[in-house]
Amino acid sequence: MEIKTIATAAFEGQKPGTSGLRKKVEVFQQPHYLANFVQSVFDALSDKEGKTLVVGGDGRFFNREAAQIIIKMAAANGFGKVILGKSGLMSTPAVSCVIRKYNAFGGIVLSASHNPGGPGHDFGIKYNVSNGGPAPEKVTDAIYENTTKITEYKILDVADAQIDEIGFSKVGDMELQVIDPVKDYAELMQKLFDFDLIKALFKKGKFTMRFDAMNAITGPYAKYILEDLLGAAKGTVVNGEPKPDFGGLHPDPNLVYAKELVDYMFGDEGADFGAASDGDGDRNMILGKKFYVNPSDSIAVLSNEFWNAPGYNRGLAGVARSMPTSSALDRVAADHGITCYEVPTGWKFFGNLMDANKVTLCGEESFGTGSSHVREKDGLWAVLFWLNIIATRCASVEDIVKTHWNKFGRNYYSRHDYEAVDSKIAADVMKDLESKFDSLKGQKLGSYEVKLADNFSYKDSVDGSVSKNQGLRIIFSDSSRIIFRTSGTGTEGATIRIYVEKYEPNPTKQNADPQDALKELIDIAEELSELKKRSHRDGPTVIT
Ligand code: VG1
Ligand code: CO
Repeated sequence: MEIKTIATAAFEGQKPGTSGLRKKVEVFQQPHYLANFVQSVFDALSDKEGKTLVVGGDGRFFNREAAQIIIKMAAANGFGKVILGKSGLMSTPAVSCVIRKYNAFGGIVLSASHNPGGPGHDFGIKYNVSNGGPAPEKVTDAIYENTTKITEYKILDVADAQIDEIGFSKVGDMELQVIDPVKDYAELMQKLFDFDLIKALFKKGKFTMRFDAMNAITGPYAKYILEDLLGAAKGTVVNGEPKPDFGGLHPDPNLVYAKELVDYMFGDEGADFGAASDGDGDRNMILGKKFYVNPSDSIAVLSNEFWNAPGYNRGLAGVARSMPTSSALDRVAADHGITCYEVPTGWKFFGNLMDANKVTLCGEESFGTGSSHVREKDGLWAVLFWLNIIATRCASVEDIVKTHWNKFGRNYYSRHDYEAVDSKIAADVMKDLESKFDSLKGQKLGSYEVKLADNFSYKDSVDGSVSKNQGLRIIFSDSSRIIFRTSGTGTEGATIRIYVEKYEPNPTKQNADPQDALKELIDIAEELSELKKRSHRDGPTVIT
């Protein structure tokens, strides 16, 4: 069996973004493109000789081909073993779970997550380290550096490996273990939540649920856990077969892209509980009957109700949220006497805090919730947590959230996305906005007074590393906030996200439509940035 050394040249732009490298499928299909990146990853790792690498993907177009290339390159680069989800499939949280459970050296996730899949759409690749979490910036920086200098890569000259049967085989000297991608993950969930209690909830027959897997990776996980183990009615999981193009769906579980589920839940025949997940299974959207739970509220509710779940009832070490996520979580943390950490957007920033046992639960406004059970956000985990709370409290989703607002106040919250804006226009908008910051402090904008305007910078309290340019913040004296960020996951032009938040302590004023409650702040955001005007748009592409 021959190790081939293939001559190659660097490709531009192989810089990992918020969550790995994401490009159009056609870019990844170019000869050597994927191999260059994989070799750059391997070259950034020392001590990999003889170690175990976990590989899995969300089943999108090019997943199988990519898995074969990675297996052959892992064998040529000295790995001792690859653990692969059957047919190359594994959700992102399950990859994290498997890395941790089998003490693997690291893992590769093949996914562009919430981005659409299939020809003409997106593919992606991400490296996770031995704690099961996304590689920290110092590793992604080293990977990127390698991609700019690469001249050759190593690959084993063998036939494609057998990846569709569970079991062991050899690829050169390397062992390949194909595993059931669901089993280890499902076992972990059973340790964290009260399955008997949730089972009893479904058994009464009155409680109904719909889970929309959006033709992506969570289908097999949700069917096994919800329908087989917990006894939810057959058909509870819809769009449950992973398809290479997600059946044409945009697998982002929000009010716009999971419209089918939202329409169903807001209709008269809707279920008691609704949920959806994204392409790679790390995001979640939670819905009650005719009720939507904002993700920033979701993490706050889970953190307040942690005692309901067996895996968490001994208490929380602390909690954390990404900077743009609403401060509803901070209020819960203050009430419980624990610290709430604020990190930049992207799950990689939570890893150190969890490893140092400083936080147990974390959340992002972008439908991402998770805990230290793995080192990725975890869609189905959040759904099970909610089910556990509903089962213990015998209350509806709406009641649980409204009781929460009643006690803590409501943080009205919304995100406006301007997708695929011309990159130059987007960069200018951000630059011009930041240049106004010095003079903004103390200024009155409508009924709001600016307390702080800055470009968010983060210092990791564990390793001291500093991450700059993490979003433009305008914080008002009443704690309302407007935040502007450029997305690091898009593949077309630039996407600008505007996050708007306002606190309402008065229970009689907590039932407004967030777009109405936030209208003045939304207008201020446009006045300051002129984003709508300068990008020639009527409004945002997506509002959540
Ligand atoms: C987006 C979200 C961010 C999330 C990231 C990866 O990043 O805003 O909160 O961590 O996607 O999620 P950005 O840079 O586009 O705003 V996923 O589900 O794509 O792994
Ligand atoms: Co995702």
